[in-house]
Amino acid sequence: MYTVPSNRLYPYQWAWDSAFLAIGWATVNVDRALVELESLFEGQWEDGRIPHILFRERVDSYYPGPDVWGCERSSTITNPAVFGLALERVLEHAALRVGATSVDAKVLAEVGVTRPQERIVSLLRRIEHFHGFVRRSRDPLGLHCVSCAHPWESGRDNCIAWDEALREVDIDGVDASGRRDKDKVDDPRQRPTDEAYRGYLALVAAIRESNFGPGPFAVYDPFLSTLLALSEASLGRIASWFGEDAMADRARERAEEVTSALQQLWDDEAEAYVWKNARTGAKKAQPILAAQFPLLLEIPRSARNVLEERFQAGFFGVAGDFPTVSRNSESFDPLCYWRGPQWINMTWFFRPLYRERVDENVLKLVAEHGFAEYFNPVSGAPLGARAFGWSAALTLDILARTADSP
Ligand code: 9WN
Repeated sequence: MYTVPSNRLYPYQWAWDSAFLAIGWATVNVDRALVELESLFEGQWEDGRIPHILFRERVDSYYPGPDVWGCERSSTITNPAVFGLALERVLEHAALRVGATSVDAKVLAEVGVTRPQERIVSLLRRIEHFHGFVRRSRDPLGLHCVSCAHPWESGRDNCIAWDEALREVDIDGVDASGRRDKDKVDDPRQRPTDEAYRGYLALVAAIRESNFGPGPFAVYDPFLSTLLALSEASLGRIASWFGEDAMADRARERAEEVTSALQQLWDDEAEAYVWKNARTGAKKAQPILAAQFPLLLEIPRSARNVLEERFQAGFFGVAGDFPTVSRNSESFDPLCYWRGPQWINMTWFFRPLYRERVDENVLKLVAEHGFAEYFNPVSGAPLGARAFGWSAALTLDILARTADSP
């Protein structure tokens, strides 16, 4: 059993979507939440990779499908490391439900989870295996940070941080006319350009030709690195709740390693965490919400102060409050996908820091405009798919936590 992000636009199982969807499921049925994660991990490759799409039932309404990827069962790239973090949030819902302060197999059994110890340990092993893949295959310079081998891998497809590296990809003769997405939204300007799609498809072909190695695109990403650190830390905590002490130690060490390694991406002049192209060495600060993510980790006070100020100056104060691109940037586009619009998942991540602002913002957006895929951050207008999975799932998470006020 699994959940698709959107019947119309995304009719397969997507990896990081399933992580968010599991959190939503946990507000009503913790067992079902675990099934969501288990079904995703059924698609794990031997090398530990969690493919970003699992082609479970073949449909023609999504492009690119299995033929283009060169793999029957799944896509060949991965997605952000959010699975440890998602599992921890799922388990917290079990504790909330029974009023417990910590989680163990007994608490899970009380909320109706079958074979809790065995299932959680099996998920933990799979998550650790996945983290191993990311560390081995997405760190070409050995920085202990995470790079991205395809814009889709980051989940933030046409984010401005990829523009330069994507321009280096040869798109001569690549045809994007097979696209099925543009006429499924109100206005094609809400989706990436054909030129960007030609880049995405050229990379898919290159990855296929390199026998599913990383291919010719490798950009270190502070956002992906932050999420790996968070996911390792979650893995460490859960492992110790379930008596897997050696795994807990390993995960904690790795969480610390990524967190301190992330400082290599800090640029004093730009006063920002930067995107680093592993092939050319070029580093660039980006005026985007993703650049604010290291705030979720233990970072030096000076960096924290700068990022907090940047939130006030560039991100807060628009209707949506958490646009994906700073409203002060020339690149800010309130309509186009990951180039300005607000996304519920990106906003939700900041709940530990800005709880009231996040809750108010998300609840108002969905009450007024429904569970859209993304929103115009100036007007709040819904964009992209309607009835989008993680917008609903993370709203449920916020509502359940608000009701119990943790
Ligand atoms: C490509 C499923 C996915 C999300 C991504 C989002 C979008 C796919 C697409 O939809 O990407 O993976 O076809 O546009 O950008 O974050 O996981 O919801």
